[in-house]
Amino acid sequence: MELWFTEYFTDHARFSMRIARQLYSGRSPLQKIDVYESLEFGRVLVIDGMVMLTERDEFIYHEMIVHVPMAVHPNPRRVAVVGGGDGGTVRELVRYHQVEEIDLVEVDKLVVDVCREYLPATAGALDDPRVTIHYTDGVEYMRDCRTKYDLIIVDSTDPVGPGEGLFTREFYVSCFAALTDDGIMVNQHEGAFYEPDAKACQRAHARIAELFPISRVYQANIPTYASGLWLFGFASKQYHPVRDLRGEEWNRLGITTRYYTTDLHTGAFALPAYVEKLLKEVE
Ligand code: AG3
Repeated sequence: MELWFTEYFTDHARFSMRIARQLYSGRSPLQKIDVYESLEFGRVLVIDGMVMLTERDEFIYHEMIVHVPMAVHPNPRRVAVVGGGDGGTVRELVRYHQVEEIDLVEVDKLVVDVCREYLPATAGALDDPRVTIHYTDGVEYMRDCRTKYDLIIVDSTDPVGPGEGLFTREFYVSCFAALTDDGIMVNQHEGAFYEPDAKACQRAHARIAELFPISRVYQANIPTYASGLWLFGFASKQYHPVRDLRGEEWNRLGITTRYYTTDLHTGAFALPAYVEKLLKEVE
């Protein structure tokens, strides 16, 4: 018998991958978590029926959500990651020696526990001594936050269920306040092709662009996410994501990557016309 996992992108479009076996299935008070062994993409983490990562293409997402802001900020020492319980974002961050403290704010401890067991290639980095895990809601954490961060990375699920709060104006206001005077916030920004994603993307962009002096969107090609074209938001108090890119300095760090390059960095901010139009409509 053939087993297939299917994610519905809309009611009329879906994406399937062939599964060798299911490794885990469980439910926390917040969401349903599944891990599959797939034939094409390696292990797959699924939350509430949506692909969070696959072993095969997670490097693209995690390199792009981390190295883009890290190649712009001149001295990022304190970083908060909101969501990201799989550890992939933290794995890329711990490669920087200048990062002194990483606060990972994950609402669902079960995500971390399951990833530690089944996805060690991402979750292994959570044991780095610079990492503190806070099992609490990101909206509340940022509202009560006394620390000032150089960089906040919002590595959320989609804006349905527990991830919803991480797309609200209230949350972005708290992040703005929790950033230093030259801080940067980067968030996973949904896609722009299918209507539900495009609506979420527009809503997030409208709220962020209203608050931050600099708010730009960049893209990456992530094969297992809806349409393959996925977006990230770069919101900043001072630094421009392209004009302030410290390309030579970043290359001197000698960090090896499989997707990110400093040339691609600049190109990633050039968006297809339909995406630009969608964003301009709400600016
Ligand atoms: N965060 C989820 C991105 C959104 C994916 N959406 C979807 N497949 N419908 C990724 C977590 C990786 N750290």
